Amino acid sequence: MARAVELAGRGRGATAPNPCVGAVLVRDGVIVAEGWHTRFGRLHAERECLADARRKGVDPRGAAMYVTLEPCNHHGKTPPCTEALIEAGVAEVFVGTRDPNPVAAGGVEKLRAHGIEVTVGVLEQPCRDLIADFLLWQNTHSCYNIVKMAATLDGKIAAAARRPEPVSCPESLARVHDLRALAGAVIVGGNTFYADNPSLTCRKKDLPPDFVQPFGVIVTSRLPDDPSRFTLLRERPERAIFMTSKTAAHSPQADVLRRRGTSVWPMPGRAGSLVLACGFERLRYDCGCHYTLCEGGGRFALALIEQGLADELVHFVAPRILGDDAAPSAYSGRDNVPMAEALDFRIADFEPVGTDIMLTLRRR
Ligand code: AOF
Ligand code: ZN
Repeated sequence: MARAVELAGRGRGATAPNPCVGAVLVRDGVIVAEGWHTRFGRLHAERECLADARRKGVDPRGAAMYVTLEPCNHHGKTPPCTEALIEAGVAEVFVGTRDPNPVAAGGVEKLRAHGIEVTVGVLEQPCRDLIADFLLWQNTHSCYNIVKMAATLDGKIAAAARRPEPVSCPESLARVHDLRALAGAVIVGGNTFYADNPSLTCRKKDLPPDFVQPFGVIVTSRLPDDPSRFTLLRERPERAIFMTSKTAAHSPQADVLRRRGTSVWPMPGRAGSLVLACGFERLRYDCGCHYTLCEGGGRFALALIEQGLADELVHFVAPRILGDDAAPSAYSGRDNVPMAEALDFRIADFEPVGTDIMLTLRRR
């Protein structure tokens, strides 16, 4: 199942808003075929795996399939995977987690009714983590927000002088561009935008020629007086969006931005504590963003976490110490908090990347 989880991850992003799913066929304890859902609308993982078996001349009869998600039991873009497994003569199926989609669920019962032995809940937590995005899309109108952070051992994200210098190693920076390639929008708070003047583009190597750069979104109650001073607003104004206070959205600065093609969206709440949920719904429905990458800074990241909008935290730890109290911290904005009110996460994954460690965290 661990291999199926790994394979499923290859489809992440491309399968949205459907889940990424992986499957392997096992005979006598050895993996003999593999498959994963590669793209929205294409064959499901189970059928890809059976096709791989055919290509390799492997007979699936009597073999076991490990699949990260319950095989579908409905006629959607493809016929039910349950039928494919029954026809292929697979003897046993190990399922990572049940399908939360009521239209497609019921595969487990269908397979059992045909004499196939089914075990549910194998590596369930990693299999549920794989489809955390799908679970969100099934239950809300929001996009799936990945909060990215890169900090020193003492939790600092920049020097006090705030020059835009990288905290993490080049390999980690490359990972950030992988995430930007996945995201329909890259979002920063006002402090980061005004201090760093970021372009918010994906500069990954070997991007496909039809690659569309993500929207650049700035969350701030202060709109710029001179938009042409900022790279994003100068180079691709029509791909920039401000989520701002209602007052700022009706200001002369907002009119200037709109005339240049930039969107200015009013958000409920007060300056410094904008309520962002409706902004993320708009990003999904007006802009077609399934994923966003929220890149800080510390106050913006904490606001997202406190509003329940940080679906996944990707936190790079660089083995360096700044040791400067004046330097900005990875998550900031709370005062006098007792330890009992710390925001708790669980480490869903960790991986050495270059000289850093990349942590994937989810709320408990
Ligand atoms: C996938 N890939 O590998 C599996 C899925 O729209 P359809 O017809 O492709 O069906 C999508 C549903 O099928 C999806 O919501 C999920 O419930 C189920 N299983 N989907 O896209 C897969 N196994
Ligand atoms: Zn299916």
